[in-house]
Amino acid sequence: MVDLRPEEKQELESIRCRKQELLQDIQRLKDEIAEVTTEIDNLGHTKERKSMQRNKQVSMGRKKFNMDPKKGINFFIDCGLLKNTSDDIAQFLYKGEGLNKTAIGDYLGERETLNLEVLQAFVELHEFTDLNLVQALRQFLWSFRLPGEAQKIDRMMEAFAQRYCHCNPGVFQHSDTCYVLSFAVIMLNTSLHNPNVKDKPSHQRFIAMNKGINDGGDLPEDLLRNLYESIKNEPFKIPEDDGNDLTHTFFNPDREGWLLKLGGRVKTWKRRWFILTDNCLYYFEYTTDKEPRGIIPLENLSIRGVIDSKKPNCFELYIPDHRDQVIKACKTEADGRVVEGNHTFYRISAPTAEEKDEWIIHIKKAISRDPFYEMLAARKKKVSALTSL
Ligand code: 4IP
Repeated sequence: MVDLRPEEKQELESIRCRKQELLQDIQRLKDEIAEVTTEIDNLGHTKERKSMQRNKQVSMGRKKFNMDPKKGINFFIDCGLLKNTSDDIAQFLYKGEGLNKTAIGDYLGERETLNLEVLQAFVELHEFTDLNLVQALRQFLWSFRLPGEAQKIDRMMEAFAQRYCHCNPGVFQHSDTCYVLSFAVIMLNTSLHNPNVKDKPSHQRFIAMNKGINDGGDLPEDLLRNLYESIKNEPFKIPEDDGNDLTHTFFNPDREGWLLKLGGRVKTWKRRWFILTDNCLYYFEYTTDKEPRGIIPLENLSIRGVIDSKKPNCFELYIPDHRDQVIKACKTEADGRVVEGNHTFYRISAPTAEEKDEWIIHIKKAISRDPFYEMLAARKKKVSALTSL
């Protein structure tokens, strides 16, 4: 060991102290780095966790929305994923990611104040400027699925017509004209493209059918011909969320139940599940079937109770004053083909006398009320009232 002088010893001691201090500093820094690293790691995890949680909520919200639109929207709002304003909800429905278009239609058709405001905001998100009526309808009818209920359709088509007229001033004298013509176009689409409609209207007939709807005046023939050609060349694309557009129709039936039905040409009795909705009587083999075996539109039919020698509690659907005329109806053959029915009357037997009476009451109600007809008739009346002012 070297003998150090006292100053040197002091110097050495101070170096040792300094070293100790530096080592402590290094350790402190290391600890801090470790702490920050852990914090950063945790931060990453929290972010990841948060985004995972958000995705989960979004997918749960979409499911809820598709089952019950109002509950779904409330869920999104409660989770902070959506602002509770009509504009934000409308944007959300307009984007429609993962949302069932039937559910969107249901939500937009509701009569509550918020829904009405959302419908307004939703329609305003559509840009119809310089589109002809068919192009605008294509866009509009693709963004959701029209609900089956007449009042809802009325509100939505009203909003559509107003928006169309706002984007294209001068095309129609009044938004009611646009409304009536929109329906005429939708019906034309069915007539031209539904294989069950045999009598296809010509463009002359379409023009004749729409005479006087522009505040008493006629719309330009060119305009009507263009709309006709456009529909003829390309039918409307209607969103079918689950590939089964009938499911929705059968959601809220007026009445349903098991009944026995007598065959058309071959008089065999079959037990069928009947659903009365939208002015039609549908029958299925099983309650769980998605496609009906037969559809009987009730328009122009009458109903009465009858006595049958083989079955109790019978009633009959028939065409008044046309005993031998075949009723317009369709059914699915065993090989899947949809064909016209062969019945001049439908004889049906209910399990009890009470049920028979109930069916007769409900069917009578359905027959006497054609909501679509009423809705259009009211609008046409309005147009002609405006004309006579
Ligand atoms: C059938 O008898 C069934 O009764 C059919 O009912 C009926 O069709 C047929 O009428 C009838 O021939 P079979 O099964 O003994 O052959 P479902 O379709 O409910 O099974 P409808 O038109 O009543 O549905 P016709 O008109 O096809 O003969």
